[in-house]
Parts: sequence; C-alpha cells; structure tokens
Amino acid sequence: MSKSEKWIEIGLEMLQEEFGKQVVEKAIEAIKNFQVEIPGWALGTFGGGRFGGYMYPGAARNIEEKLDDAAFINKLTGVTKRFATHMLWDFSDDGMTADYKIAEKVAKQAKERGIELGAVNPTYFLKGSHMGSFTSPDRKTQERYIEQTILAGKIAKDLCNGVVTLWFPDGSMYPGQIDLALAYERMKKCLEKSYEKMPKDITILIEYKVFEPGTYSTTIPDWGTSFALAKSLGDNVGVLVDLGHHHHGTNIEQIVAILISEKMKGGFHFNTRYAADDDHSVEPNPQMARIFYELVKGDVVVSKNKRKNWAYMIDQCGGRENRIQALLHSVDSLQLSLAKAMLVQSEKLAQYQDSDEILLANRLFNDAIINADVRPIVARARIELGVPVDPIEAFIESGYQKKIEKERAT
Ligand code: PSV
Ligand code: MN
Repeated sequence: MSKSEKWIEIGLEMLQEEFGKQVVEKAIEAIKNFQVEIPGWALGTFGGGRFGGYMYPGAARNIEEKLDDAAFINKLTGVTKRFATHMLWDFSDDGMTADYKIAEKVAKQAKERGIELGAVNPTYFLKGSHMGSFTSPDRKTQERYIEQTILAGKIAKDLCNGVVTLWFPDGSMYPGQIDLALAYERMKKCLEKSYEKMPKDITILIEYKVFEPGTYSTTIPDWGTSFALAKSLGDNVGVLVDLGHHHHGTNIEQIVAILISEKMKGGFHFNTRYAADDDHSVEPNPQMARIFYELVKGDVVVSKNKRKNWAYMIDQCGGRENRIQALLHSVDSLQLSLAKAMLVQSEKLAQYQDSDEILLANRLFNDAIINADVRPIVARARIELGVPVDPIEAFIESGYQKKIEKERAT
C-alpha cells in the first residue's frame, strides 16, 4: 500500500463525507489501539511436511531468532508487541516437559528486544500423545499433561499477560475406535484437576476444532463443547475461536454474538481457511469484517474497559510463502476488517431492522463491510503510530530477509 499523502487525504475526505468525521476519527483511534499477538510457531520450522520438507528460507532456528523476527515485525506494525508461546517448543529441552527457568529466560530475552510474552499454550500434541493427552487411557500421560497445564498457569501469571490457551489433539479416526463419552469425561476430569491448581486471576481459553488429527471425532469439536467445559470450570474460563476449525459455511460471527450475549470470555486465533485447516494468512474478506462488527458491537475489542477485551492472536503457519510477509499481511487484513466494522452505521441499521427493511439493512451494512475503501484509515493510523504506511514494502526494502537468509543458512 504505497500511497501518497494526497491519496490518504482524499480517501479520508470521501469516507468522512459518507460516514461522518467523528466515525472516521474513531476508526483511526481503534486501529491504533488494537493489538494482536504473533504466534512463535509461525516463525520457526513448524509446518510443511511436503515438498521434501521445503521451508521458506530464513526460518528461525531457535527461540532467540523467533523473538528477533517478532520484534522486527512489531517495529513495522506498532501493534504486535506480544509473542504467543508453545510450552514444549519454547520452554522445553526435551519436548516432553516444560521448564519454568527456560520460560523466565525467554521472557527476559523478549523484554530485551522490546516485546512481551503473550498467551501460553501448553503443548499436548508432541511425543507420547498419539493415544490422546487428557483422554489418554494411560494415567501417567494424563498426569504429565496436567502438570504442564498447571505450570502454564504459573508462567502466564508470573511472566506473561495472564492468558492460557488450550488445544487438544485428542480424538479418533474410526467409529468404534474410542468410547466418545469416556473421552469427554476424561477430558473434563483432567481439566478440573488442572484448573484446581491454577491461579484464578488468569484467563483460560478452550479451543475447539472439528477435525485434525482426528478424522472421525475430536473430543472438543465445537464451540458448544468448549462453552460447556468453560462453564463447568469457572468465570475465568472461556472459548477460543480459531477461524480454521469449523465446517465450511459456519456462521462464525453468530457464534461471536452468542458468546458475547452469554457474557462468556472469548478469544481469537485468526487465519484464513480454504479447503481445510490451511493456516493461511488472514485476508480482509467480508466474513472477517462481519466478525469484527460483532466484536465492536459487543464492546470486546478496543474497549475502554480493558477487562472486557477478548484475547486476540494470529494462528497461522504458511508452508510456501515468506512467513514474515504472511504475518504482516494478516495484521494488515485485521486492521482493514476492524476499520470496516467501525464504519457501520448502527443506529440507522437498527431502524431498518425494526421496520423490516431487509435489503436496505443489508445494503447499508455492506456499504461499510464490503464497499468502503478503508485503506486511508489504516494508513493514517500508521502515520500517527510512527510506523511505515506499507509494512510489507518496508520489510522488503529493509533487507531483513536477505540478512536472516544469510545468517540462518545452516
Ligand atoms: C491446532 O490446529 C492449532 O490451531 C492450535 O491453536 C495449536 O496451538 C496451533 O494450531 C499450533 O499447532
Ligand atoms: Mn489455533
């Protein structure tokens, strides 16, 4: 988005003319205040699995390099100061147990680079979890993961931003392979045992996923299951919505609306899904803007009351594309989507809804959600934040990619 000052000015004037000066100013403020976390795993060597293990050149080889990349991304965006971690990738020597001391060191290394640690993800899907983690028939396996979950709570509270996000690979490939009810009960029991020993002033979010690695069942397949589990635990437990984890055509914005109405805590793992759980970058598509509309309306994004805000994280892992560009692209898309949501003329929309003006309501909604060109809003916000108007162009011009390719060639 290499745009001149004049292009930005004219664009803003047009938007002000259509939606009002104050509305546009509020949208600029919202973009400046919206922070989203960068997933550490998007910067390392995770992913791929095809093309002979092809990896985009320059992938981070260790946690320090991941933090370097995240700090550089934050320098370009100004809105990604937090780095989400996975316990067994980032705080472990053996991929089996996590270590508080390593987490302490990583938190310090993040600080030295001007960033912070965000959500902590216990890792339930590495060595020894092929028969399930919390649903494993093996007590010792269950206990190892309970211990890791409790430690995640301590790390989140002491060293990070107090958010723990849970995703379990538990499930099955064939009907009859496992007892579905028993798996759910084991999941619930282990969650209870973990929760009991976790701090109560942190937020715990339970993620669901309709498939993968289970192709027939997953133990937490949908938001209803996450909701039930969260409710059964306590007020500081909520639902984590990952855009890639639904059946095709699922109305995710409606899920958001229901969670907000139910006063359930929530969070997002942003990405784009095409055929499957592709973990692609976020695109500024209509669904993304509609989701943001619900978040804005529900006052759970850039809320003045900070405690109301949900947790926002990117969760993607490209196999072919430049991963830093892919993350910058996601941030850009999220900002565009939020800007569109901020422009919706809610009062007029409510009038159309009340008087059953079906298409007028739809057209008014889409004027903001689909038809408005909000790039000048995002550009102005970036200027005010003191970051490049086009972060991807700035990244290319910086020579950072060449530098890491050279340094990380081995
Ligand atoms: C699982 O597909 C997931 O969405 C979970 O959030 C994991 O933590 C992440 O991807 C990385 O495997
Ligand atoms: Mn996820």
